Amino acid sequence: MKITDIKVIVASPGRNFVTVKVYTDQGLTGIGDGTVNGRELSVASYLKDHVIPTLIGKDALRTEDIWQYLYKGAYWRRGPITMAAIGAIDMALWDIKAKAANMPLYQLLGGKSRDKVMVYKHVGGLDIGEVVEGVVAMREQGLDAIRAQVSIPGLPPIYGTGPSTDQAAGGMIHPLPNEEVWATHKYLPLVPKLFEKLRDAVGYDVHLLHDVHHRLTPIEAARLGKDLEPFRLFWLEDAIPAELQEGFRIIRQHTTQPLAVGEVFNSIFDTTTLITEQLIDYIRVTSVHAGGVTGLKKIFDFASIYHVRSACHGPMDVSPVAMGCNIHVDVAINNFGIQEFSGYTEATHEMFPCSWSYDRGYLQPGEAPGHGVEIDEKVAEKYPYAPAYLPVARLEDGTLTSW
Ligand code: GCO
Ligand code: MG
Repeated sequence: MKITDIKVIVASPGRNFVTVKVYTDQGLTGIGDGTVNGRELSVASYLKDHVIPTLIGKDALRTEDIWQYLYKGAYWRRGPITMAAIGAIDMALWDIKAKAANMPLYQLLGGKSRDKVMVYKHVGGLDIGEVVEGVVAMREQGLDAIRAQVSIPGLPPIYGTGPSTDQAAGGMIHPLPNEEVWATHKYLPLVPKLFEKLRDAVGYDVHLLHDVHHRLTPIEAARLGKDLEPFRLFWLEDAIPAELQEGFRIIRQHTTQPLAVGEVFNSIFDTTTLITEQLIDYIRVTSVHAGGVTGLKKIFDFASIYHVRSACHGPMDVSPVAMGCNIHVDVAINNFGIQEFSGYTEATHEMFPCSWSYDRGYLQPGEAPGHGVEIDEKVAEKYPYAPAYLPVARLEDGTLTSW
């Protein structure tokens, strides 16, 4: 089955998405997600200028060989743009392969290892009371796992804590990067208070999670982990900037708080110290940023040897196509942990009709052949690309900091 053409579609039904559509000489098509939030057009160019011309005429069913061809063949390995481009092509090829087999993708990955995929959603608020209310309401909607974030009193709301967190901080995305203010000494004592109140309100039956967004140093994260231990969080996410994997050794020495990291990782080599030394409990790579279904499977299979479980990144800027691929992998692997799910705008659902479905805290992959997600190109035309950036963060004295 030969690849005859590949199209790149960039559209913004609420958030910018980069989607590839692969055509074959047998009439089967497949789609893949190549979105890198805030850097979308670079992936589109990488695909159009450097990837697509090399794939025309190749056998669409050779997913592993094409993955290696794009990874090793580029000479310049890894990196978010390269791996998202590889990821987009890889998802589309798995889609085609599963359609050719007339099976849902999960069957080609080993079949179902579980009946449903547990998700967590986000609750944010300007103060502790607002977050508690939000978590209680979300619990009533059937969620068994909830991420809670709170603004720092006296500072403007920061990313992830505003009122629109169900849409993954939609209100914090601007045509140019917004500048936010961060103060660790005000944040550190606040978070344990939040989780104390949350446990009082919802008890211990529900999984509670917290995302630090890479804002602490290892010893600060160790302190926070210790202070949170009585409240038994499911995880503490991105406690420190993870480029220096060894930083997690310091956190691990001090606390039994489970740790999650990896949403900005794009290859297995970003994870080796963390996984082989068992410095983390959950690895947060996602199909779009880690080289598609092929890349994701390699990382999760490696993690399984070391008791590290999966936790695919799944905010609004991971398109429904990548979400579909994640769900097929989630349901098939043995070491599944949890799936993040922020939900999408109505326009996004209109643009990406899909067979996966969400119900009361759980996702199902659906039974359509392929990964089950299609693109309505007519709808895509209604929502042209619009520049949109994540914020940057500064300390109160103006120093640029991680967030
Ligand atoms: C999460 C995240 C996201 C990211 C965003 C970047 O845990 O879902 O931290 O909100 O910041 O996806 O593009
Ligand atoms: Mg995160």
